[in-house]
Amino acid sequence: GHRGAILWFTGLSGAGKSTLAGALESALHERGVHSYLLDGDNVRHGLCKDLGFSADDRRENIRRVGEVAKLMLDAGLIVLSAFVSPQRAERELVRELVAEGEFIEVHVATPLEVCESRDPKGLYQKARAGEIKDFTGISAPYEAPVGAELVIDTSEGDLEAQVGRLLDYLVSGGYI
Ligand code: GGZ
Repeated sequence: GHRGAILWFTGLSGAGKSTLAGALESALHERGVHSYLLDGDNVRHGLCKDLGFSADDRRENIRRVGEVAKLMLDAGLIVLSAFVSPQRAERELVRELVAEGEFIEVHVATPLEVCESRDPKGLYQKARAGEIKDFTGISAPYEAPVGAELVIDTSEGDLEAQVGRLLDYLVSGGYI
């Protein structure tokens, strides 16, 4: 069997959402499962290029991504979505767009200290210096999920094991 799903990765900047989603995408491809990865790199330069990082703009970003993810789900894809998506309510709105079991929330729960020490783009340093305002975890809130289907801390264990957990979830739930 094979049924569509939206895997919704949420977490701080630098938590490892895109890395995890990208590795899962490769693993799914190897298994012949059709998937699509939505993230800031392919959405914020196009569909959402008019949006910034105010609470309202983030809400609209997530609303649009949710609607696109739903369309891709209707096409039978496993949709991987990797956005900070810091507001619980906006994530719940996406969950409610689709049927029970079709929205799988993955909390990439890497601690802030680890994300900040990685600082791959130097954004935390800029946020601490006040050069970027409303930065999630520093000067803007992150509301952690309460009922996430999966919680993954990328500072523990290796990527292969983490991808293994995601694949196991998809296999045991009959998604792939
Ligand atoms: C958080 C920001 C900000 C602010 C720029 N706050 O590590 P990154 O760089 O690649 O991931 C972050 C990304 C967040 O975009 P999202 O579309 O995922 O955000 S949301 O879901 O909240 O709409 C970071 C970069 O953009 N970035 N400014 N102020 N992250």
